[in-house]
Amino acid sequence: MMEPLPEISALPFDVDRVRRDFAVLEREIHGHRLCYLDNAATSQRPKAVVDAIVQSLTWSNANIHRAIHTLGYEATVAYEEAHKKVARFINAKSWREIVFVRNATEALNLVAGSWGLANLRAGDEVVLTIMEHHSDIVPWQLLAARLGFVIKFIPVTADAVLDVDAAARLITPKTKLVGVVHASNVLGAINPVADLREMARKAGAKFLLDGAQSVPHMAVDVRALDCDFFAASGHKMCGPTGIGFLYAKKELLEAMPPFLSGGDMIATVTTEGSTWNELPWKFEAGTSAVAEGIGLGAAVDYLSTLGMNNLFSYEKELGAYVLEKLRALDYVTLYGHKRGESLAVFSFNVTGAHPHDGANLLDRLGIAVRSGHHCAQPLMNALGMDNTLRASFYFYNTKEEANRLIHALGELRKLFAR
Ligand code: C6P
Repeated sequence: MMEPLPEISALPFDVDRVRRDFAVLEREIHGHRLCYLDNAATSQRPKAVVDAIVQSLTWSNANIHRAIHTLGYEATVAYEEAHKKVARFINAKSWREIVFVRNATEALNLVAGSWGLANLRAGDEVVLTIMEHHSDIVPWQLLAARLGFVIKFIPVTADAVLDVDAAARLITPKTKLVGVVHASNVLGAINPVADLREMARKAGAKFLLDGAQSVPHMAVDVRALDCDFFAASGHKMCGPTGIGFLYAKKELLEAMPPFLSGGDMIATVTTEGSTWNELPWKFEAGTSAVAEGIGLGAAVDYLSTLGMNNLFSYEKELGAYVLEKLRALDYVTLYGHKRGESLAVFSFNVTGAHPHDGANLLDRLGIAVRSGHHCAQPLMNALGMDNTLRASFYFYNTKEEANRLIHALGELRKLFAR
């Protein structure tokens, strides 16, 4: 079974010790030590997570909820335990409020395709923010085209934070759902979710948080947040790809119709009709991503052992360091980070250099960053740009790596100023 990590959360955060859990950080890329700054796209996985997956695939591989045999029992118990770990990690009232899905995208599609389809109609309004990732826009657009409801967007202010005054005007008794990205994958901004939740509550609307970027970096308490839905991906929080979760309040999940259907999500099937399995299995149709789910459980154990508050403080200090260095470069245009709290996620452009050329040059120097629109085109349009470079830090990154990034941007500027 899974080997617990030694308890280190009581100790000061030791980045050198933590980095040893990630073998890939020793890799050389084009003759340079890897400097991985693409964590908002996907994080690296520590050895404990890889070991848990290998253990599951090697020694306890079986389908779940179907077999009486020992392997089936072990896989079932471990997979259910992973739900319990995630529930504890985000302080859900019950593990039955945790539905495992493929990723945050699927979690958001589940909310639209099940709750949205059952509850929205022409004349209703869904209010989203202009900062949403495409995965919290497109499912609502597809549904709106079928049902005829209206989607409204909360804009950003001139300094690229959510316009809370505009939100107060946009959220009305017609609003049936308010969907907010907890932390922006482009700007790093941590949004004022308590204010928006209060507006949603007053309007009688459901409140959905896209936590894909927040839950890897900060302590999340869904009961304190009092959100109705919370979506996340395992691969951004040290877990494997192919697994994510949707948290939803039990009474909502109980009332919602199934999203995907087939094996495992049913209680009974006759030629006349079917009845549904208990939560969360009602929403987990077909053979589950068992090893991936167990890997997500191991990721949550790993992060919990480090301590989310330790990790957040470390990243905050690192982020402040990076911000100061980036602001000192007059050839860098940085988006966001003007007010409010932010994650160590920085989108910027270097004068004269296309972001894709920039990302290419940085890769030659061993530095992995993302370039492009970051699947947030409405936000990019609102900020008047098409593409940016994005450096996104995680708890295993260091100030020395930040210095390498800053130096590389200087090289980039020299190359493209010619
Ligand atoms: N953002 C990025 O590079 P999936 O792809 O389903 O695991 O996650 C979707 C998603 C949803 N919400 C937010 C806020 C996100 O940042 C993401 C994924 C990655 O920014 C890939 S586009």
